[in-house]
Order: sequence, then structure tokens, then C-alpha cells
Amino acid sequence: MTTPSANLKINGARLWDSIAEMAKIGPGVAGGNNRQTLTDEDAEGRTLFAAWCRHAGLTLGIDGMGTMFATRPGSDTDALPVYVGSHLDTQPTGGKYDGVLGVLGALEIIRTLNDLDIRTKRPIVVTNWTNEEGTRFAPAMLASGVFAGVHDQEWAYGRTDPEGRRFGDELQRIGWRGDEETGSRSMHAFFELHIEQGPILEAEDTDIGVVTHGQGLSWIQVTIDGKDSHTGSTPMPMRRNAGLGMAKILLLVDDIAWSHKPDAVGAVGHADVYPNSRNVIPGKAVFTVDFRSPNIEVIADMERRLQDGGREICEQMGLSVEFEKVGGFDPVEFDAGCVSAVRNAAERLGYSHRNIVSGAGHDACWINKVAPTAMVMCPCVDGLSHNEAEEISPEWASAGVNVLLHAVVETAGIAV
Ligand code: HGY
Ligand code: MN
Ligand code: MN
Repeated sequence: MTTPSANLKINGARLWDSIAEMAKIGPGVAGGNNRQTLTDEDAEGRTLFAAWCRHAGLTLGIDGMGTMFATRPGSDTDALPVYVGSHLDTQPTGGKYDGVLGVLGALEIIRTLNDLDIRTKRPIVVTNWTNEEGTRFAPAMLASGVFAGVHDQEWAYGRTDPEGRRFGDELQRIGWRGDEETGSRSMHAFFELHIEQGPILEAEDTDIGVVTHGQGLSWIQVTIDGKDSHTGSTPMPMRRNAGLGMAKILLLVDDIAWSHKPDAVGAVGHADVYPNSRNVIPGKAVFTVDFRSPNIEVIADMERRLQDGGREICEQMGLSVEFEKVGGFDPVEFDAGCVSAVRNAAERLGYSHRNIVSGAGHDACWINKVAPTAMVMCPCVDGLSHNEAEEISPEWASAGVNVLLHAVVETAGIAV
């Protein structure tokens, strides 16, 4: 390992300008972004990112899931590359930094090494993973999951959005379905910078989160069937109200999560009732439960109690209910060597730092299965994310990318 000197720093103004430029693509309605995966806006963002990569002298490769790999050669052409990146797709009411900071921060590393004419031994590959968010096509981290061998690519192609459009067709439509076999690349290591999306770092006035673990996640889609009928003329005892069944199960989800405080969390962010008419008792309800915990036994307990309690609720109400696991991954422990490279970088650069467990899922959680992986986190204002008001400071952004730069350069080695 080569230790870069503490005065090796990025161009923070250039990074901030690039983030602002990308934020113009797929604007939201309240200052954030709506650049959902495989939409025309996603395609526009990819085109801008690809142009920046070419301008930085990088060679672009695209795999069968549309993931973008932009390579800067190293002096040792046989050495496995160091990969660094995140995702450019956003939530429908997403912020400007979730994922984007990690991709454009990785590009800023290249721009900085170019400015200083520093050659690394290992190649460096800047990466934009397709469909990290999983909001249009469940599950989250879909492309990195196929890359890591967790999902089958044909299964992923068949995932549909709320309008019934297939992932594979939409990838073809926007022209970003690559020829490369997904998962055929080998990595020496993978690093991802991401905003914390929680309140800890800001509350503790800490610059850097050294991510040692990622909590596990379980997405369970619940389908309740009752009977559509008139909201006015149907006597209460005769109703089979799927919407009411959903409401009772939402309360059960909250109770289950609280019963495992302080670490477990649970919520329902997606819910549809049918026919969704003001004067029709819903005959059907479909919603997704999102359970998370750093402890795999706790996740299993929450899943079991959801099903047992949900069946009991629906039986009492004359409703039928089905549960389908539509996403999930076990708690993750990141690579000790890569985590040390992140911690050494923060120390060398004089940034305050602390170990942290990632509350959100990230592509790094899957890539950790196929390569030594670690993450860097920076604070975000009020810990707010998946909200258009998501905000970070230029200083936090630069600190995060400086640490990422040092961890990547230390791991890639400097050619003499
Ligand atoms: O759901 C997650 O944790 C990530 O933001 N996709
Ligand atoms: Mn993200
Ligand atoms: Mn996100």
C-alpha cells in the first residue's frame, strides 16, 4: 500500500458544480430530483455522466443491466482494478445528493489525479449502478444484486413498474442495455461514498462515518382481498374492508418494530387500495412492509410476527391475505482492510470520524459479497433523505470525497 500525502485534496468547487449540473436533470417539484431509473431523465443523466467520463479520459463499458463502468488505466495492466461509485437514479421525491455524491465524487477523484498527473498501479473504475433505489422496479440495488449473483438477470428483466412496463424493455428503450456480461468483471476492491441519510454524524458534529456494517432489510408485499361495496348502503357488519385490514396491519408493523427498539425499524411506504374510489369500500389492498435491523434474528422474528398477526387480523375480518418477499438482504460486515483504509484516510486528513452502521441499503452491500468493500459517509442536514429538501454542505461533500480519494489511492497504489 502507498500512503498518499495529507495535502492530496480534491477540487471541491468543481465537485459542487458537477453535482449542481446533474441536479438540473430530472428536477423534482420542491428543489430536489425525480430521476427514476430507466426513465428519459435517467438516460439524460447517464449521457451527461458519460460525456464527463470521456472528457476525463476514461473508457466506458456497460453491462447487461446498464451499469456504467468508466476505467482509468493503471501502470500495472494485469492488476485487478479498484472500483468506486454509487448510483445516479433517484426516488420520485429524491434529493440531489443520495447516490449522486458517490458517483460524481468518484469522478472528482479521477479529475484530481489527472490534474496532478498521478498514475496509480491498479486501474480505477468509476461506477454508476443501475436501479439502486428499487422504487420503480423492486427490489432496491437490483443491478448490483445481479452483478453479485444474488438475482438472475432474466428475472430482473421481468420486474415490472406500476404501469406494467418491464425492466428489460425499458433498459432497451432508453438505449443503455450493454453487451458486457453482468458480473464478469473482477474487482480488487470497491468503495462507495454516500450521505448518511440519518442524524448521527451531524448531531455529533462528526465529519466522516467509517461504515463498518450495513443493517439487513426485508421487503414483504402484502395483498389483502375483501369485497368492493357501497360505502353508504353496506351495513357495517356485512363489510369486507381490505383497506381497514391494511390499516390494522400497519399498526401491527409499528408495534413489531418498537418491540425491538432501539435498533429495529419498520414502516410501509408503498400502499394501493382498489378501486380507490371515494364511495367504494376497498375490495383489495396491496402494500409493502419495510423491516430493517442489524440483527438477522430480529428480522426473522419481525417477518414471522407480521405473517402470524396479519393472518389473525384478516381471519377475524373475513379477508384473505398473501405475503410475498419482494426484496431483502442480510446484515453486512464490510472488509476490515478496506474499512481501515477509510479510517486511516480520515485520520491522515485530520477529519473527525466514528464507526457507523448504515441504516440504508447500498450497492456496496451486495458488492461486498464478491469483492473487499467499504463505505464512507458524510453528514446530511437533519439526517433527512428520500425527501426533496435533502441537503449537505460543500465542506461535508469535500471531506467525504477527500477520504474516498485517499482510501482509493492507498488501495490502488501509486506508480513510481
Ligand atoms: O432502501 C434503501 O435503503 C436505499 O435507499 N435504496
Ligand atoms: Mn442511495
Ligand atoms: Mn436512496
